[in-house]
Amino acid sequence: MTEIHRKTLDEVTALYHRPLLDLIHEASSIHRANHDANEMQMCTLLSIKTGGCTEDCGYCSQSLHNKAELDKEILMKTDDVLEQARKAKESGSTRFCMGAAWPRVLDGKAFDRVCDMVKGVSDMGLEACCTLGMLTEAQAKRLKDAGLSAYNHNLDTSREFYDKVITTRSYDERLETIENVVKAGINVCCGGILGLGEKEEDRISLLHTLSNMNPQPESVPINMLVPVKGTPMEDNARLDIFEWIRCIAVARILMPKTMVRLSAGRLEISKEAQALAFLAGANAIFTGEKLLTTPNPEKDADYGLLAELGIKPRAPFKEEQAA
Ligand code: SAM
Ligand code: DTB
Ligand code: SF4
Repeated sequence: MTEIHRKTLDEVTALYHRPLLDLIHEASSIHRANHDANEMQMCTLLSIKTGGCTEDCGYCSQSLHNKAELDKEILMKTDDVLEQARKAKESGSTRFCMGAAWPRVLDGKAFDRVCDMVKGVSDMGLEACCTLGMLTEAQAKRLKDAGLSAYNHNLDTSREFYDKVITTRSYDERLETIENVVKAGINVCCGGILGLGEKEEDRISLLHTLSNMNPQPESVPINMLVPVKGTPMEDNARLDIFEWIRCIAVARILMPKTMVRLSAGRLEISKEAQALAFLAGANAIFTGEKLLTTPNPEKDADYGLLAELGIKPRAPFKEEQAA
């Protein structure tokens, strides 16, 4: 196992600028020392409440501030969610992530129902994950008691670039929710989006912030922007694929034990580039034809790719069982 050395911003900057093949080589060695390199965590996402969100996140199809075409949906029924979770389990997923287009969690019937969903999913033997917006410590504790394994709450980009992307909430509010999740003893899933129009120094700053969290996130989702029509980012230039690989390699080097999760944007990424990302340390993907509101590769394509590479799906709760 690799010891974690926290790095300064200057050190992360120097690391980021190393030759790409050196980075991939080092990331790959660190990955192999800490994980089974021929194993992939398969996860399924479900949007349990879609659209109508009051936050103004510039990339998001679900924001009321944007004009994306979207079928809004009220909070799903618990049984329907559990039916989807069963299907996800049958198709090989071991983590089930429920997303709601809420700016924050409010106590009441809707939250009670989400707690029931979490209990049902975790009783099925799946790792239950939620992403519901901002959260108090008491709400995090209720989710923990219901059996929640992880809470997804992204920083999205650097502190410096943040207000070019979102103005209705602050970086510090995001960090506060993450703190509440940690206090409740829930694993943190926290990452960002590449291709928002940020500069290289913003990607470096985000990786620096994530790797200096205490504890380091259990999971870091790396989203590639899915440009959604009707959002201010619909015409964003596509990020160079080697920049994406570079970020994955740096994430793996800085956070040896973390699950590095390839999230949005895989549909537009070649299988060769994904294989390079796996070599550089990515070890979790979302499967199923839909993310929350945007398309994802078909299940057969993903399982086909893993089979070609000789990669096996990872068992649920592997860390707990090893401890
Ligand atoms: N409302 C909650 C929140 O913002 O925390 C949870 C749902 S939100 C859709 C989950 C994450 O998906 C966002 O934090 C963002 O990183 C990612 N995301 C949303 N739209 C995206 C897009 N078009 N492309 C890439 N990532 C996106
Ligand atoms: C994360 O970082 N990526 C996932 C998950 N956490 C919830 C969501 C990606 C959403 C992509 C856009 C959409 O489908 O609406
Ligand atoms: Fe709302 Fe989350 Fe979309 Fe932001 S990313 S608009 S908070 S659903």
